Amino acid sequence: MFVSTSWLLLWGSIVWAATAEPVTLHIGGTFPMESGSGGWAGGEACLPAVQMALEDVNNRLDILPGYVLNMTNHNSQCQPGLAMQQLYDFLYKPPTKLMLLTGCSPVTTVIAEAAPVWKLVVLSYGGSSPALSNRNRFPTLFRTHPSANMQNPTRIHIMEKFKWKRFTILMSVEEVFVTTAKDLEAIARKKGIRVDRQSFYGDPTDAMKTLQRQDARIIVGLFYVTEARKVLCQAYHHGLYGRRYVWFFIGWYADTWYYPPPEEHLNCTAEQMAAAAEYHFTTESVMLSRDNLPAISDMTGMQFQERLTRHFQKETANVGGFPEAPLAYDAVWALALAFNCTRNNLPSHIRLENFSYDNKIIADTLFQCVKNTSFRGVSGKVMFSDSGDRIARTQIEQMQGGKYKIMGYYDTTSGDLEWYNKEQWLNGRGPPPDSTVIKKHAMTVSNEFYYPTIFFSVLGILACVLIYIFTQKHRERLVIFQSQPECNNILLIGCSLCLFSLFLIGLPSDDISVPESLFPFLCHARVTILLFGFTFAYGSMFAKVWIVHRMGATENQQLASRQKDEPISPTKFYVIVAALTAVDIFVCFVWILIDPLHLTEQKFPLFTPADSEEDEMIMPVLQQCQSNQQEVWIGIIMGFKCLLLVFGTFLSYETRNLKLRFINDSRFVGLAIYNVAVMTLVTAPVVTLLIHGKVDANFAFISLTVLICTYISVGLIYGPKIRHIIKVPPSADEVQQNGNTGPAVMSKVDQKRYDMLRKENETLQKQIEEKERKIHECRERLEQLTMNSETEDMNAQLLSGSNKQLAEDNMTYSTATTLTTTIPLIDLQLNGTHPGQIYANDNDDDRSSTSSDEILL
Ligand code: ABU
Repeated sequence: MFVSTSWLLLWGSIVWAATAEPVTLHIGGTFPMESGSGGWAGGEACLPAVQMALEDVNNRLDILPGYVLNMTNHNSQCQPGLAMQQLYDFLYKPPTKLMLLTGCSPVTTVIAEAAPVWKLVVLSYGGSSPALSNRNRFPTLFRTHPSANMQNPTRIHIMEKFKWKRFTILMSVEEVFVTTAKDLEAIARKKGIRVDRQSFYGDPTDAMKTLQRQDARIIVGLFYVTEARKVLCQAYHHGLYGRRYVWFFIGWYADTWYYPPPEEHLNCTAEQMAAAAEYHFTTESVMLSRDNLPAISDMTGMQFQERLTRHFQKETANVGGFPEAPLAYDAVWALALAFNCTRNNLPSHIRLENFSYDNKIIADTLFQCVKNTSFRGVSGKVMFSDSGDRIARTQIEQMQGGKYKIMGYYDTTSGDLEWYNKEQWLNGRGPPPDSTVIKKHAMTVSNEFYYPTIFFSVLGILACVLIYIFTQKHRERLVIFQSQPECNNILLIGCSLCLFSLFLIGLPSDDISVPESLFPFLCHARVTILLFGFTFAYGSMFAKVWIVHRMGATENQQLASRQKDEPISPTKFYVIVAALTAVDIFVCFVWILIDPLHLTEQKFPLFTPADSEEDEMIMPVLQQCQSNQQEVWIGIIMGFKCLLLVFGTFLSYETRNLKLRFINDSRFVGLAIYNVAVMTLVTAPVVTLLIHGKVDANFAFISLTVLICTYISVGLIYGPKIRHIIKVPPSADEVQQNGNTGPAVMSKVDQKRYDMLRKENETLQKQIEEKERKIHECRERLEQLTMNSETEDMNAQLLSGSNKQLAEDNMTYSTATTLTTTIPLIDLQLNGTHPGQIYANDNDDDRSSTSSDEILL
């Protein structure tokens, strides 16, 4: 009984509603029908969609029974100023509007900001601006259009997918794009992606030039379609399209948006625009439900689209707002359901149709009803977040051959990217780099320099080894024995180290690269090996001249002449070399400990390789070993070495005429020191000051210096010895050893003095002979006198006279003997040779022989 009564009542009310005059509920709507001065011309498709929805709602008996919805609409042209005027029309021209529908962000912004004053709820079907999500600024705004921010995570996801670490935003100065760009930047920054931003108002030409200057490659464009065409045309003219560039545009432009309409007077043909548009990507929220389930209107998304398409005579791809039409259709359903809800929720004495612009109760009820709206629309599930936004998936498309192809979908909520791997790139290569690829080119030592140097270094080291073996084999020969072979071995080690250091100094070379992790070792190895090599080689020579000088400077002539003939302990040389090495060790140790060498890169201007098709530039990089206080350390080491070189040169000069029997090669050592000093003192400033940064020249200079110094030093020290050993048989050495002889090659001065003394010697010899003859005569006479023995007196007288003469002659003999002994000593002092060399005593054969060794030196 109760059930049948209820049915009767419901049916009765429906019949009443159908037969009674329906109450009209008025709404106001703004539609951007064309975008004369830019903006979104979405009204073209959205107005028919809204009208379709009003018709459908009005035909439904279960929604708003007894009411019809009526809309007053204006063409806002997406211009906020015009929209304000239209708002006043809505407000001040009857009938009272219950709600306002808006499209296009700038228009929605001004209307939604003002509407609360008149207690009006605004529902936007086409406002994408993220700024519209601000509840404080737009307290009564809801929208079926998703916020433009929804696409930003999608864009970033694509950037990451293609490994782009840098992109540029080019945007028109409109709030909708500025706020979108800010959000995009913030997300990118969090992901470590660098973003540059360029904005323009109206004419993008200057901004495009800046993009070109900045070498922008991945560009996200945020602007309305009119500006998009200008940008594309400029991109064509500035060459910012093609293989090296990827453009991201907004996805809600019409499919053929890039064709230039004649009224826009673009300086580009359709072909040029198409060429520039090829392979760009678009992102846009999904606005049409692909579900097969019917929406609240009993239509599926596809069915809605087909029905709407029938409204248009032309290709829907070119109809403005066609993609957003489902949003507009669902917006009407949302407001109808909200009216229905409000009607049911209002106190019985308040009717919906009695709404006035100061009726808070109806306004609040309506606001709550819209807020709680939830239904299946043709655009998908329709419900609003607290900020009044719609949540939706994003669709990514790419233009391929003038047609948009779906690349995938991105779900902002879950962060899932569904990608079909259908993307294409010009020339079939992969995604282009996000900027010019700058390839570092380490400035290495050319093979033409490195390998010849290595050849001569190896040769030198081999020579050192062979010389060592050779001298060891002939170590008994005087020429080796008396040349301080231990000291000379240190020279060989030092030279080998210096030569070996050239291997390291030339690295990295064209063929041999050095991993960056090994560079600190390489740096330290280079410095220390060359340093110790120099100290060993130069130190051993320095030790010789030092000792020769010390002995030459002894004031005690007796001691001096004895020392010159005595063997010298190798320890003396070791001590000097060890002292010099200790200084090196100390300096190196402190250097490495407190200010170690590390790899630094000096960068040189970029250049494009001539034969490269790739988008790359070369940056020459000079890899250097550097420590923070490099100059100080170099100064300390160079200063010490320079002092040593200068002092060594001075000692060599001082001792040029001094010879020790057991440093038989001091003169050649002196010459080697001159050579090393000159070469080093010339090369050091050239390398450090003049050719710094020129890898090959630097290496060539250092190598030549090291090679010349080592080859000449080894040649001077060992050349004559080897020659002597080969030419002179060991028996000649024996003679010399026994006879203790051996004049060296004398200087002219020595020769002169030698000749003078020899003459003096001869004179004295003659005098001695004369005196001996006289003594002989005296003796004979004495004997005669004795035999005669005439008188004792006479005898005594004669004897007394003879004794006097004899004493006189004895004195003369003594003087001559002393001279005979002294001359060779003087000679030794002058020539550094053994006294025996100038003995005129024919009986002493050994002493008269001249050693070949001594001739050699
Ligand atoms: N999808 C059209 C959005 C237009 C606008 O926000 O102004």
